[in-house]
Amino acid sequence: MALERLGKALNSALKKLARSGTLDEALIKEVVRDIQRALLQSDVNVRLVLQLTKKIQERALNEKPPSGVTAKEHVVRIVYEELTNFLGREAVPLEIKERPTILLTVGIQGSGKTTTIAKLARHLTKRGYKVGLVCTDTWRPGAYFQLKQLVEPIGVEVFGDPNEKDAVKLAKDGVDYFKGKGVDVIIVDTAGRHKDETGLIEEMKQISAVVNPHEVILVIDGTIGQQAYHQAQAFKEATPIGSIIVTKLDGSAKGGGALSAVAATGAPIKFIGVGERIDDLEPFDPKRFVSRLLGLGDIEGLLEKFEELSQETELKEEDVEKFLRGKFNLKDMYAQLEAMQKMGPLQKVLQMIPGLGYSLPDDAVKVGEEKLRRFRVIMDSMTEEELENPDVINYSRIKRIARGSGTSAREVRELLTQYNQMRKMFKNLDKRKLAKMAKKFGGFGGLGI
Ligand SMILES: Nc1nc2c(ncn2[C@@H]2O[C@H](COP(=O)(O)OP(=O)(O)OP(=O)(O)O)[C@@H](O)[C@H]2O)c(=O)[nH]1
Ligand SMILES: [Mg+2]
Repeated sequence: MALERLGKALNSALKKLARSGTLDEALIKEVVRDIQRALLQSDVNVRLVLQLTKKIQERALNEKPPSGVTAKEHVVRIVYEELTNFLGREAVPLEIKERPTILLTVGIQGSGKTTTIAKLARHLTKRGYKVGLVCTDTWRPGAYFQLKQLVEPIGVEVFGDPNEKDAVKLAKDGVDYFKGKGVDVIIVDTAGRHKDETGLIEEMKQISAVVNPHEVILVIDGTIGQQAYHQAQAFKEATPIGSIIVTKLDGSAKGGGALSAVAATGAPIKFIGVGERIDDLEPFDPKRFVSRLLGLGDIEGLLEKFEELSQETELKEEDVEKFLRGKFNLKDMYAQLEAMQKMGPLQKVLQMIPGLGYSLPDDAVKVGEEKLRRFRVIMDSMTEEELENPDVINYSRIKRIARGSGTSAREVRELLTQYNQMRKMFKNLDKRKLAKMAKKFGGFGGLGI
């Protein structure tokens, strides 16, 4: 989860609103102060924080809620809207219009370029594009092999030559090579020998001149916080075809500062990096991001993920429906757990469901891969009847299943508890209703208002 700490702080500010009896000026001011503190702790620029919170306070005190919306809901909505505007308002997706579309990535040393390129390749191949990667990093000896190793499992080809010393020549040869191969997208990785933006922009210009990119992507390390402003600003001034990816937003205390600083330059943030794995890249959509950050749930993100998954594993629409509605037996859970492992950690998936957010007890969502494997072993020792209708599993059956699977009665009961918890959690979710609600408000489930 990106900006987890900031999200928790903002969520608890809004929860204060939900818990208190009447909404008055003092309460609004207190909530605004909490929001201020949360943003400052995430290294958001002081001036930007003051501007933002002043606007929130003014609107919350002066605007009348439209009919059908409570005053509290209205304040939540204002916070949601203003934070969304703060981060750029609209999503600017990466577009692949021409074949091949050439993308050039730049960024200072260690910002996450090479990892991000592998993630981008994954993102694009999942959507049916054929991708070729060009390594022009002549600086670090291992660079070519690093990229190759990252994308080997997803079957993406890397052009490079660890013995060649001329980065510009490599860029040109690589692009020509993939043009000949008829790929849809060519992504060029560059060396990260720069520590500041001056050298970086110089190199970008040199390589741009030979590869003629459709888009230059600046990769910024999110852990540098509001300092990201200078990089983004210099980059924006240097190229009209630039977009930005902010990485390492998982676990960084300063991520909010980096994101807001980049947004303040007006340069479009297209993706964010939220982990080291190849799937840890998310298209950046301010609306969706803020609703998830506030713990309001992200039903659209979840549905999109299901959609992606169903393309990959041919998961049927009715399975997804069944899963969301909680009408599933142990056999379904078995299939869904497998599917969820492919989607990424369960925690991430569950956080996108409105109504769960942070309010869920940790141990209900933290199902490690190890545990999932054990669950499967246990299920293999169950009869068809037990898998179809887990309610028949009584004490003596538990003992038999534990014996058969080489586990303990406690572990079998743990599986059943997990099953019952999941069934209960998903039972109340009505896909259509939630999608409608999410559209209207960004989903208020997590707050209980
Ligand atoms: N936690 C986390 N780590 C990341 C993320 N993106 C990249 N990293 C890590 O950051 C480190 C540097 O990543 P690279 O992709 O090698 O960075 P680079 O910009 O290509 O580095 P140079 O080519 O040496 O300039 C690696 O350890 C990555 O695993 C992210 O989104 N989250
Ligand atoms: Mg690199």
